[in-house]
Amino acid sequence: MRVVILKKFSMKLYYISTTRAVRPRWLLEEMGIPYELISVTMPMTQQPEYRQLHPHGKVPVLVDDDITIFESAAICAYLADKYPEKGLAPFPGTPARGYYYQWLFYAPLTLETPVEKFLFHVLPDLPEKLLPNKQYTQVSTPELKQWFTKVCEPLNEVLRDHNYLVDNRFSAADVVTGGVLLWALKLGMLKEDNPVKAYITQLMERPAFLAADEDVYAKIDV
Ligand SMILES: N[C@@H](CCC(=O)N[C@@H](CS)C(=O)NCC(=O)O)C(=O)O
Repeated sequence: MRVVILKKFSMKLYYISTTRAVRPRWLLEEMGIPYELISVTMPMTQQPEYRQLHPHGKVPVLVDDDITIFESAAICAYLADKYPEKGLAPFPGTPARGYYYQWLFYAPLTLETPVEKFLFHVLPDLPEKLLPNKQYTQVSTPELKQWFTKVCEPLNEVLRDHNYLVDNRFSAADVVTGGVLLWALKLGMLKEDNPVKAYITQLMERPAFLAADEDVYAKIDV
């Protein structure tokens, strides 16, 4: 099957369920913004037409009028800023904005690293276009769980007496962080009862979250 890229001026999200594409879809659902969901498959992302959208053939990609953006956290940040009236990003220049950036970057850079490496242990045949698989399996699963526990510590600290990460108000930083924690939960990396587990459990009850991934409760076999 060929991917046909039509240039229409509406918001389009290129999506595969259970992937990082759930994050911007969840945010769009939270905001109630109309968007066109373009479901693609892994083989479709490898075609030259799709490479025009994403240089490495990955999801998600957001096409909004004449701009095309990849990277799930960047898409979420863009959307939250584009619709300030939805209240999902603190105002620029405020202390809350600083903490918002902190968690928005912490999730994909620091929190996700051991989770992604763990995923490559569990699903060693996942397509990988950037690094050879062995790069992902050099650390053992017990070491990865230990690493993950450490990177959860600052989150547990904040979430011990808050429901959300920034000013105790739901924001795009919770969507990106929740997206990473969802994977960790499904992979069995979040066994212990702690504030992080309570947080992701509570996020998973949000109607927008459930609308964003029909396979949200699909378990990954470990
Ligand atoms: N850092 C990127 C990662 C994108 C990514 O790796 N997406 C995966 C799905 S979660 C993908 O498209 N994999 C398909 C492939 O590599 O062929 C983001 O957050 O958007």
